[in-house]
Amino acid sequence: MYHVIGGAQNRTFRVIWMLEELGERYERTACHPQEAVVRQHSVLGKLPVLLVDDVPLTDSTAILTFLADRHGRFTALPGTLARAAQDGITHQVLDELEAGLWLIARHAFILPEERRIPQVREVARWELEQRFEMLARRLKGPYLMGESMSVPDFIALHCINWAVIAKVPLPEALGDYAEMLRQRPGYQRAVAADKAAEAQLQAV
Ligand SMILES: N[C@@H](CCC(=O)N[C@@H](CS)C(=O)NCC(=O)O)C(=O)O
Repeated sequence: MYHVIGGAQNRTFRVIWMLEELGERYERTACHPQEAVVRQHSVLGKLPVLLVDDVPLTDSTAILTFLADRHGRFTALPGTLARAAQDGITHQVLDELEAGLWLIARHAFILPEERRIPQVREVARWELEQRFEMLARRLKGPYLMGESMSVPDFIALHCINWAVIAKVPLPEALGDYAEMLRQRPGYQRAVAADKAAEAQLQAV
């Protein structure tokens, strides 16, 4: 059984969502970044961590890729051109979208207050609007890689949801794509699991 370490409303959601889609059993330790239980397994103290036979795996994209390869779903085979194209889109989403969203978050509530620059948030929103447009143009449909859902779709929807919270305007085509993914039963189970983790953290 897998063991996920990670609280609600962060990148842990990506891992929970894939495990729900795969129908794999897992247990979860809901916690905040930098808690002792996280630092025990991750030098950086960041979430998520996945324990596989007591071996800790870090980084949500690395974990999704591992799970997809191991279970032979949501990915093209390693060493194929299709996999190289899929990895290219994954990195586009991480470099072009996640990095900008993270920048907004840093200048909204992560950096010490005196280091936050509101203009950085404005410029990042402006850049992100164009980058989301570029992703929409790359969308082959119904999924980023065409007919099959794959690793970058998990990360892209997480970034789209994040963009909604960060008030980044999104192209219409991505709205339809996101809605289609949100209808998936696996996604809805992951949302329910995230709410339960949040309630657990608030009760502590
Ligand atoms: N690239 C890493 C980033 C992990 C990360 O920054 N996680 C956030 C939560 S979403 C965190 O733990 N932040 C706390 C910190 O930076 O101290 C991943 O995808 O897992």
